[in-house]
Amino acid sequence: MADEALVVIDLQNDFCPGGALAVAGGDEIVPLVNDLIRRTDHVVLTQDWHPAGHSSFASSHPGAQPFTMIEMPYGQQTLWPDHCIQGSLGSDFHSGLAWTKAELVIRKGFRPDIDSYSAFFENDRTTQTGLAGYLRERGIDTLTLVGLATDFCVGFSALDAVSQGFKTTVRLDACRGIDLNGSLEAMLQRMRDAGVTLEDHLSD
Ligand code: VGL
Ligand code: ZN
Repeated sequence: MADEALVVIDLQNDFCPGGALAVAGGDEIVPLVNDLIRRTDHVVLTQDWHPAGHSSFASSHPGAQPFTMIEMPYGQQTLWPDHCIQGSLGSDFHSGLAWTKAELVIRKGFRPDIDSYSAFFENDRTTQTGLAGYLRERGIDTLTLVGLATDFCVGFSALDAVSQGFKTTVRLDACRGIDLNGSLEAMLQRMRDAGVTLEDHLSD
């Protein structure tokens, strides 16, 4: 249908086993995501795309460790290992991903001073990526989200998608999470509360 799109979040080498910010089982979802790509008319990808020295990297803050929090001008920010540096192998899509059909690739996290989990808004919650406008202009009002990681980029994208008026489903069987201090269960609850449809087709 012309009004639906599949949004594949950050299915990149650095989020897969062997990558700089590996999500357990991140590569396992590739066959299912490819299946969904084949069955969906309109496909959008996101690509985490950081300049070297990005402010979300622990290495940019002397003495700071990855997976701790710091206060940024826009609020609390988790610090990560260096990952998805623009043009690096780690920033490439997983080599098994059938990405060629994608009509749009939204890159995010390219501003040195702001991280961006969501495909719609950066972590300052005000800077827009342009995705909502693109989808509206295309007449797309229904989204299915898949990819990495459930509790960060997929979750924040889904929350923003709902707040931007899109009918939003997350296919949990085509996502994997990082789960930092209970972040996975917390995000699942936030998504349910916000009206995101959570589907798990594992038993199909
Ligand atoms: C992500 C942490 C940092 C994600 C991206 O794709 O979920 N997580 N950058
Ligand atoms: Zn990132």
